[in-house]
Amino acid sequence: MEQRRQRKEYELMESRARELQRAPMGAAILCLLLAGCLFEQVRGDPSFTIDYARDCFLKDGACFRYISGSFHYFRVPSVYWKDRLLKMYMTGLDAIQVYVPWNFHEPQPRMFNFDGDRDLERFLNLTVELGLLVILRPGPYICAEWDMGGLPAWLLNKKAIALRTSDPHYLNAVDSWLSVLLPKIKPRLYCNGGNIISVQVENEYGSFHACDYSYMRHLLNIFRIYLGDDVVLFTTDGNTNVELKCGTLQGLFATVDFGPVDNATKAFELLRRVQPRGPLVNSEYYTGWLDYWGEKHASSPAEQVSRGLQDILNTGASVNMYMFEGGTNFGYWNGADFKNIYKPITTSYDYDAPLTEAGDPTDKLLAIRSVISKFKSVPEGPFPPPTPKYYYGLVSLNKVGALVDLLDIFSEGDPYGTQYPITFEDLKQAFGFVLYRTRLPSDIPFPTPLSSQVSGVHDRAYISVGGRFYGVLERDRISNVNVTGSAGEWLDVLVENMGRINFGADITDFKGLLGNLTLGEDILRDWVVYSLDIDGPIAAGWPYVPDNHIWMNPQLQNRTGPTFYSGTFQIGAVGDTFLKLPKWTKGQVWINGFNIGRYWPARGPQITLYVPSNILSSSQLNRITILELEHAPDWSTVIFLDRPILNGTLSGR
Ligand code: 6GJ
Repeated sequence: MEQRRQRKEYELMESRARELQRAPMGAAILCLLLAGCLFEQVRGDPSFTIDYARDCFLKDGACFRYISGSFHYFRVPSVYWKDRLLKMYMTGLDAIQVYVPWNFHEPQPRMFNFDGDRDLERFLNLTVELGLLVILRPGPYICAEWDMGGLPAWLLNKKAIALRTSDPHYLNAVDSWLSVLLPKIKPRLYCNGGNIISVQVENEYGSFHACDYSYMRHLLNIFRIYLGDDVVLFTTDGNTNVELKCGTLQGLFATVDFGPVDNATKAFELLRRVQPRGPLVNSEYYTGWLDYWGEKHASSPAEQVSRGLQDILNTGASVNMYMFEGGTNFGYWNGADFKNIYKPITTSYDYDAPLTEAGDPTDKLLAIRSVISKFKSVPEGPFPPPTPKYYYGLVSLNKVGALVDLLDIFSEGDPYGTQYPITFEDLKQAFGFVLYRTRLPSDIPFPTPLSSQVSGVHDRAYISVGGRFYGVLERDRISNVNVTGSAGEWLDVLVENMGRINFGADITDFKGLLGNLTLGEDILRDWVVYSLDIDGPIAAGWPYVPDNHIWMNPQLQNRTGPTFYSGTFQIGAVGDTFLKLPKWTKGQVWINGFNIGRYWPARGPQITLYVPSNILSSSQLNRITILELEHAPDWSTVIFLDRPILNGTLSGR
């Protein structure tokens, strides 16, 4: 970095010297004075600022346009960060743009996690090592198809909280988080010798109904207090007047986002209405799009994306491609959208991006690299190859037990007794599953509807009576299931949090049974509620059963509904692979204790799950554990392929 800056300084001095040789005496004195100032400026502190007269960014005093790509460190195992960043550098990018998800780093109030795959500073160090500049987007709200747009679920412990406003309960939590995050950022700012050239405040605030300028002014003030006055602070908003009206603020440089199907000229004209001078910037040029469970896999043609990029670069604007690599929503981290109905995002965040979910270059990347090479030199040398992908073949699993028979494993202490249902947030549980249990109040000899109120289940409820599975209640889709049973039998309602809404007015997305359930005409009462920690025991090695495990109690053999399966497999060499679960329905998968995410081949379009090499072992048996929520195939086997399937057939199931 220092060498690059010195080279820059000398180049500038040489150009000044050439000017002096040509200038008459009178001007020569002026040039000498100017050169002296420039030398002083150039030799002085590094700077990244905005020149409103020349409508450009100034990097160390010279006009600079960046070509950037979005990368989410929180969706890629840290062992692969350098590999992806190197591929982005070799594509010819100057910079990467990165969000910081608040909930990823503060899972509980005042408990912070910056370790391992959450080691933000290690990630930023790699960007320095690779000579990439950074455009940081610390939110506090980030959207990003991430749970609650990056806001921690524990904010909802205050039921009436008004997220993304100047609500004191919300701002106190924001200030506390930023007091930890921003001091880590300040020394990394370009003006302080680092590589962070600009910092975004909030995210598309103009798309949010509140339009609370006090909130945005509060954020601007906080960012300035911690980061100082010498960093470019900016906003990003959609390309409409309404969005640019509520999302922009004096003191924050305005940028816009739009994709290949939008008209760049019109989008920038709209931007100019709120930002008459300064460089034009598209902060999110969409290279693909996200996938929802149950909807067709999204894709954008490489030719269309690269042509649109060229149009933008021809205007002289700076641009960030969203996404350059998407990655994976491991665990429960996916978000959701609400467009008339609740729409959870898939586990894969491949985004049809230039780098695949597994980090492999695509034709789209090559097309983009070709366009960039028309505007600047791209690094020479061989392009880093795809990482090895392995076909490990079939693996058999054994049934371990029904979830309702394993509550002693997954639920500490006594269940919570309550007359009417309570939420995940009431239990202070953010993710995963909660079991609601009550006894049938009378004999139900004939199929009788068990019903939820409208949007009363957030998000899916798996219904069993006496260990017999009867079906699913699903948010905005299925509101009743017929059951039968005898008085006193347990009615078990396992509720799955499928991801909190990350965009729009509905992001205050409580989870669990938000209202009463009725059986026939009767409201069900007197519940016991189990908060479940499934990840903890599995990360610690559960199930400890040997592979030839048989059921201890034959009566339990016939349980249906949410059930655990487990198996082991040996591999000769470790590499990336893709897990396919033929004829399984929906559930969660762990491999060697790592939660690789949700599967739902019965609904699609995602059919395989990406399994990164770093969670596998060639020296020990690997263990796969599955929680199948509905129906497993008779032969409980899965298969590891050497390629992904993200565009499978869709089914309403
Ligand atoms: C951006 O707005 C957002 O800033 N965006 C999307 N918005 C679509 C809203 C759907 C109702 S889709 C992909 C990106 C990211 O969410 C980004 O964080």
